[in-house]
Amino acid sequence: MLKIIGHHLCPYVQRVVILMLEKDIAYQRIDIDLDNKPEWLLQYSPTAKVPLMITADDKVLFESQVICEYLDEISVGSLQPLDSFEKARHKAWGEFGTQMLNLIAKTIYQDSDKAAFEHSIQRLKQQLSIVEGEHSGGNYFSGKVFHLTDAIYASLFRYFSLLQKIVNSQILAQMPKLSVWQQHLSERKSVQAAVPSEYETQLIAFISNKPSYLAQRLSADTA
Ligand SMILES: N[C@@H](CCC(=O)N[C@@H](CS)C(=O)NCC(=O)O)C(=O)O
Repeated sequence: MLKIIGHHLCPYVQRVVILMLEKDIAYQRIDIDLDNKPEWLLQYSPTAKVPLMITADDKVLFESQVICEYLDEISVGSLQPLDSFEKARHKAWGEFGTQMLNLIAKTIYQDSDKAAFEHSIQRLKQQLSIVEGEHSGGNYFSGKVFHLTDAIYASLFRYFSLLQKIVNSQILAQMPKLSVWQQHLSERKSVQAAVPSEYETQLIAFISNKPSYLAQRLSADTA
């Protein structure tokens, strides 16, 4: 069976899992400890990152977007627009979402004081307001149909409930289209099933031992 090597909280793993659930692709998920990586990981992937896909006949792919596009291509139907320009436009906005994941990572791992953290949140809001201008206003990015781009943003939006507790305001305030989108994504079965039921508690535990302002705040709030 197709194997996905992952991590229980990784947003890049989530987009692959969401796609497989949406497309009914059978898979076995093996979550690893990224602080204590198995030695075989580097034999399979030059980046030693998750997700990693290993097929039944031992073919290997790394990079979440590449895995998603491959799985989308070999299975029935498509989670990408059929029109070439629309497909490319979706990929561009998906990449924009991925860059926002890098901002979230910065708050988790790097921003060591309040000012740096707040600056990252400000940049995040600015970038989200650009997406607000591009969004269709429907349930999903381009209307009624769920695409791979929606899976990318679903894994980004998942961080917001935690961040909002720290900044004490709604990340998507004054972004009505994104607020509706976030709500629809959070209700989608594939999106819910891509993470453990204890996701938020586990995310807090994961962040709490990192050297960041966010970690200090979370530790103080849960003490
Ligand atoms: N560009 C990669 C990013 C994957 C990635 O950064 N995964 C993180 C976990 S969320 C990881 O494996 N980190 C381990 C490390 O950097 O050593 C992708 O899209 O697959």
